[in-house]
Amino acid sequence: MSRTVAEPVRTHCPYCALQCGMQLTPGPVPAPDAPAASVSAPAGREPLPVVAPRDFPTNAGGLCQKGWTSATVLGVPDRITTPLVRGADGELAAATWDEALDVITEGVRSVQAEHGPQGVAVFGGGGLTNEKAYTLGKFARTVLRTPNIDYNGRFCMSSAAAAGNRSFGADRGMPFPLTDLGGAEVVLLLGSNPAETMPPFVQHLAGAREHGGLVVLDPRRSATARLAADGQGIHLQPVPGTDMVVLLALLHVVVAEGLADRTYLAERTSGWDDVVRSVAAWWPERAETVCGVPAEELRTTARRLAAAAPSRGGRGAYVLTGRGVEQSSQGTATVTAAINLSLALGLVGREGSGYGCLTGQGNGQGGREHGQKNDQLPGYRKIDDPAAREHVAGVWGVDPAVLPGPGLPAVALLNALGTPGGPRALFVHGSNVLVSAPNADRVRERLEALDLLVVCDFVPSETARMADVVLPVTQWAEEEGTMTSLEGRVIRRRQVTTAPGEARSELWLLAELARRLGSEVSFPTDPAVVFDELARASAGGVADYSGLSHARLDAAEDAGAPGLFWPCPAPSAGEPEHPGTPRMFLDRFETPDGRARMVPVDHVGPTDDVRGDAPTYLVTGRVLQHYQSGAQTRRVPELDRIVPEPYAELHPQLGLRVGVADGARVRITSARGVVEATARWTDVVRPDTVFMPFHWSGAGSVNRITSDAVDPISSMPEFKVCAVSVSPAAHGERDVHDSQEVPA
Ligand SMILES: Nc1nc2c(c(=O)[nH]1)N[C@H]1C(S)=C(S)[C@@H](COP(=O)(O)OP(=O)(O)OC[C@H]3O[C@@H](n4cnc5c(=O)[nH]c(N)nc54)[C@H](O)[C@@H]3O)O[C@H]1N2
Ligand SMILES: Nc1nc2c(c(=O)[nH]1)N[C@H]1C(S)=C(S)[C@@H](COP(=O)(O)OP(=O)(O)OC[C@H]3O[C@@H](n4cnc5c(=O)[nH]c(N)nc54)[C@H](O)[C@@H]3O)O[C@H]1N2
Ligand code: SF4
Ligand SMILES: [Mo]
Repeated sequence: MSRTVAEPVRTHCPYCALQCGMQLTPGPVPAPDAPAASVSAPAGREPLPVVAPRDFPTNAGGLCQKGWTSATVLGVPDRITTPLVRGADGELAAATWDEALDVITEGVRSVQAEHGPQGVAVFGGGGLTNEKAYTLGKFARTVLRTPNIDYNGRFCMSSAAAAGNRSFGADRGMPFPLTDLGGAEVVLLLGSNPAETMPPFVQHLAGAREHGGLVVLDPRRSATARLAADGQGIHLQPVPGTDMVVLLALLHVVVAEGLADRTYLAERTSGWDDVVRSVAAWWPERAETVCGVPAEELRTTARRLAAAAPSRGGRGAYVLTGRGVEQSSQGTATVTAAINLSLALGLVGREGSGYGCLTGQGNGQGGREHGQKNDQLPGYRKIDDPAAREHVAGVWGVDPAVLPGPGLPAVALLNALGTPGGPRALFVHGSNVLVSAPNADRVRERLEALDLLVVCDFVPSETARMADVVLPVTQWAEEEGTMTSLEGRVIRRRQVTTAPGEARSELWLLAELARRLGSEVSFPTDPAVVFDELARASAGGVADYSGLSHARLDAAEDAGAPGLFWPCPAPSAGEPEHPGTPRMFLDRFETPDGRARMVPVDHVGPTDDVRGDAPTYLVTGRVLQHYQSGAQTRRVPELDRIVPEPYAELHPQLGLRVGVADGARVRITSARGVVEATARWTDVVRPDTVFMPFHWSGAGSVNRITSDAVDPISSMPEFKVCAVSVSPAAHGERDVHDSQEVPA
């Protein structure tokens, strides 16, 4: 697409699931009708699009620092602008697309010949547009015919998704528009720190804060927990990994004090009696001995929450979960406990109240609906359901029998790479696993054992640097597509500028690989056409997009409706268009009997719990300025300057006890390995806990020591809590490996 005048273009931020509305004014003006790939301007020298916030319901004109500086990543000096192939000398060198695709085609054929179709694996990402995520799943199943495709959403959303599917029969992170939160009297934030991870979200907490009803459950006094101070709410500061106990105790109080919504429970749920029995033993004083939250705080919280419930005449209450409670080996059970509490108070499927999970990645929601999950087909269908296989195979024009069954989930997939019987080739689209996967030194070993590693990216991420072939792809402002925000709102990503050098769209390169690998399945490359096919494939599924198209989304936006919510089925003949579904579950849940299922759960504790030789909890998370593995934000000088290196937060009492001064180098050791970082003394962490963000590679890359134990239901890894010992680094010297790959 080319424009001759620099008109502002409406699009959305490339980073998180809030998908803040922004307006970009194009920088370079390409020659009329020049195809993207033929515009070869050196990266880093073109004028970049100008970013301005725009009114959109989730951000209402605000952006965080990452959003403001997002255009910088379009022109970073080390942007990948040609395919790269590893030569006989072991170095990556520029190649033509033909050469790179030939190397891949030969490599895939040889692995398949020796190890069968499951020998080739695919790892996708929750940042991919719906069109790319759909095409990647279709490519894996119909061209590679491998069961082994999974994605980084396994690290991010899978426990909340599993719990939502089990209890409600559907998984839409927030089954209501975000703006609904504004009217609530109480918002319970469980292991979520939106003041840093989604700053414009905080404005929607104003109502709750005004009523003194912001409740934050976090072992750290995070930026969000601090908002709950000064009479605006309550900060519950549990022992890491004991959220389940807090939730069981809250429900215990609800039961014991007769605060449950019995009418709602009778009409809309099943399983209440079992759940009542399961919380009987968790009276607040007992809970306090495990979770460390004072019994009176537990009682006050339960009473505040119940008083805000509509059945008790309150103005409404929301229970929201984030990664702090989900990234645990009991994550699905903990979210289930949060759902049980919400159901007990009659909050779910009612306007003005609800339960939701705060999806993280830009397309974390859409990315989990269109078939890049190991057990899934588009429309949130199950890959082992014969009717789903029949329907999707029909759209793809293949025999259902050729579609593989479920493959390995992310952690198991990464751990199997290059092992006997495991995959020998891997395609990575939209993840930097070497930094972001748990137990990352093991991941490095597994990647090294592969015969072929293909990484598609626009920057040389740590994972891309290990690849045999790197394919340069377009990024956000250089492509058209759709994303689905944390509210389930399908929105348009729009092209504003052209990609540098030889960077191409993933839709194009997957189609080209399909052709070279001899596939007869059609792979459209126009995102609008891909969307239409995705919509047909989703028809009748839980996540039904069949009433949507790029044209309809554009027209709706022009008419003042920024995005439409799924499910949005295509109308039957003669019927009007479906308006989309901002609020789900108002009449019934998506379960066979229409009732929400309450499932009793109990506390188990972290897999790698503290003990004599590892007496301290390590918890991990994020800082405002950096995004995920840091591949993008470490390349933005304005952000990197503010938080340039890995650090560990230590309570001064812990620092004194182990002999690590503020600003000194600290060594943190787990059963997996050792990291070193700069110590920051602060009383926002508990004396029994250290906190590290995970945005860096090198000696301070915390995932080198995190646990890859997984939740038995969701297969989500236990990123948040493991046991460590803390000591001074051997020599006060900085480790050379700590230097970052930020361009000079
Ligand atoms: N700046 C920034 N914003 C982001 C991202 C980013 O990388 N950087 N990533 C995006 C993505 S993909 C995601 S998933 C979201 C994540 O958004 P959040 O869930 O808000 O982020 P985290 O910092 O991972 O975790 C939240 C909190 O969990 C707490 N926590 C740790 N252990 C425990 C525990 O045992 N119990 C409880 N209750 N809390 C615990 C941490 O102290 C932390 O404050 O953010 C999105 N937005
Ligand atoms: N210790 C610890 N570890 C964690 C977490 C934690 O809280 N603690 N959180 C986990 C969570 S919630 C998440 S979501 C993961 C995320 O971690 P990652 O999966 O590593 O996510 P990103 O860093 O966003 O990596 C995305 C990569 O893809 C590239 N990319 C972006 N868009 C596209 C695209 O459209 N196509 C292609 N081909 N490439 C693209 C980027 O340049 C970048 O290199 O980290 C997990 N790891
Ligand atoms: S909150 Fe998320 S979507 Fe909004 S500007 Fe920041 S990173 Fe972008
Ligand atoms: Mo995430």
